[in-house]
Amino acid sequence: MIKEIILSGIQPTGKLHIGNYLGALKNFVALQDQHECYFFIADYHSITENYEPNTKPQQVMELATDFLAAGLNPKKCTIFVQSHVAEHTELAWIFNCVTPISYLERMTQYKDKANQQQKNINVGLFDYPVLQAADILMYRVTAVPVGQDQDQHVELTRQIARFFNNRFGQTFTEPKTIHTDTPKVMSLLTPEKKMSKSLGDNHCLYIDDEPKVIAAKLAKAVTDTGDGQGLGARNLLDLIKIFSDDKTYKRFQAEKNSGTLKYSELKEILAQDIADYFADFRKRKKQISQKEVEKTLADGAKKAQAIAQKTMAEVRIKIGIR
Ligand code: AQP
Repeated sequence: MIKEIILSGIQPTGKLHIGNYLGALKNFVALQDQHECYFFIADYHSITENYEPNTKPQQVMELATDFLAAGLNPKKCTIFVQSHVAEHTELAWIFNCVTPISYLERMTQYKDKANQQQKNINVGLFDYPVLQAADILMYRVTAVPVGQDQDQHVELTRQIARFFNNRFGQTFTEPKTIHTDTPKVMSLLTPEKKMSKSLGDNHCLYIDDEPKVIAAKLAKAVTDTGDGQGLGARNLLDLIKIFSDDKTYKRFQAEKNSGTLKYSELKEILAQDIADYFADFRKRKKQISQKEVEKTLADGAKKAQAIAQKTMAEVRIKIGIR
């Protein structure tokens, strides 16, 4: 087996939903056993959105707690906060100077977010993928586990590595993308769109939602959007496939094929199985102390910074800044 160098980040913007979990976090936990892994809290990315400064420290702590409760182990992987390693923003500036504006103009996430926050289309939002390239290339990463919505950004990261290497000599390796079996979980209410917090709480199942909340949200989930594609039904069946046993999935799939599927029954079983699946997570989350989280992040920052400083020493020499 090839030992990969793995890195991925999640923004501290509120609760994690099952899209974040199935598309990314679940994979992080599996990868830490076999690879050199770095997982970070992307706080500088998160300030490109509308936000309340007073809530940010709490959101960072909560996401770090989620990492630990989900099973990330600081003895097996490095967990840190992006802003604690100042080299990320320094490298992003350098990458800004080799990245053509036209490449950033193509980014679909930028277009979507600019549309969502028309009164706050800031330069950071536009430049977000360049900072992401710095996050990744800093650690000579070989593989990036992310959801499908991040594919275009990781492709840009590879291009930025090439732009830099062509201009200043071979320095950065091009990472590949790693997906889970569920790289795109869809919204409960608008299943043609990915599950996303910014759509609203009822579009998402949060991984620390209490069983009653899960049941209430699923009861309202759309099954037939009248699009002829049955996207809502497909999404629910995909979730049954993950969270329920094989027999249950096969039964519902057969009932769907024969037109006898009762969605109210499917939703009840799914709600129970999702609540059971995250029961340990909810329990562990309540047990993790602030001290444990703070120590994890302080140790992680030290380890990450040692590597970042080495990378930046080499980069500065290559670009002629001494
Ligand atoms: N619906 C999804 N299905 C699969 N994977 C997903 N990811 C996000 N949504 C889905 C993956 O989760 C990781 C963390 O992503 P992020 O921190 O960029 O969060 P996000 O995509 O911004 O999450 P939201 O809910 O969509 O937040 P808002 O609405 O605030 O922008 C990434 O690996 C991502 O691919």
